[in-house]
Amino acid sequence: MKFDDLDIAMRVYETAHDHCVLPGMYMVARLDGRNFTTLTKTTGQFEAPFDVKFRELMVETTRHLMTCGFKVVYGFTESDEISLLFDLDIDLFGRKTRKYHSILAGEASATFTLLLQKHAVFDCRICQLPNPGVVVDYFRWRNEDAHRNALNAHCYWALRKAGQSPATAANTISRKSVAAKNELLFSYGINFNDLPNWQKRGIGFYWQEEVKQGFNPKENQAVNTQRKTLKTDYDLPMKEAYSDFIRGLLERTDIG
Ligand SMILES: Nc1nc2c(ncn2[C@@H]2O[C@H](COP(=O)(O)OP(=O)(O)O)[C@@H](O)[C@H]2O)c(=O)[nH]1
Ligand SMILES: [Mg+2]
Repeated sequence: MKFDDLDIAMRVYETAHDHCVLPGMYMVARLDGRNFTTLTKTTGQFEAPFDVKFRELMVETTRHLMTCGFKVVYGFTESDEISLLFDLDIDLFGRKTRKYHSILAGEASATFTLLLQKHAVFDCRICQLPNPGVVVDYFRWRNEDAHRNALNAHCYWALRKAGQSPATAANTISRKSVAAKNELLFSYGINFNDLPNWQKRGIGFYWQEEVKQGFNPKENQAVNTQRKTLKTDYDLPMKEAYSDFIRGLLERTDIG
């Protein structure tokens, strides 16, 4: 067979089931660290349940994903996961999901690995969301997941640090209501309300217009230039205020 014919014949096997996200659908990528329960334990350098060094590795990885060539309008990270909302009109790679899955997982894994200096891997999935309301619900879901995780993780580690085995600690928490978990923490001297918001709500990333003052020596006068900077927000709102915040981002036209 001639090379050109072979090329055409073989490409079919590669692309026949290519999935492209339909125009008008919002795309959100969610990346999650592979086996990070083990990774965070075996490096021996991270405090449990929350560690600022680990947080900053996730922050730097998210910032890289938002600036590596995809038009991302909002990023969010909690625990070992990252969500990225793409511009509604993104057309990169013809919206082929396999390209987003593989490149974003690769970019995240490479960045985190270089930062940690240890082998680290992320998976990636694309959620296809039909309208702004579902996008708001998606991020509200992750925001509330951060809250629930923080409560459970603080309870679990309070019990572990008090001497309970992993199985006993997990079992003790599983039967408790939210109110009982708050009381349990209180009995160990932790007021859940006073814990930092980044632990309970996750961390957000979005573009902000910044006015920079410069000087034009030719005209001998001050000039203002506008530039976009990527803000890392460690103090996100929660509940309805967070939904409003996401709605506000979606209504802006100058982002990305
Ligand atoms: N020590 C520590 N571990 C963390 C921190 N953030 C996330 N992790 C770990 O990352 C895991 C993420 O959960 P999950 O994705 O379900 O676990 P995986 O399947 O092992 O990656 C948590 O269970 C924690 O063990 C942190 O700040 N400190
Ligand atoms: Mg994980």
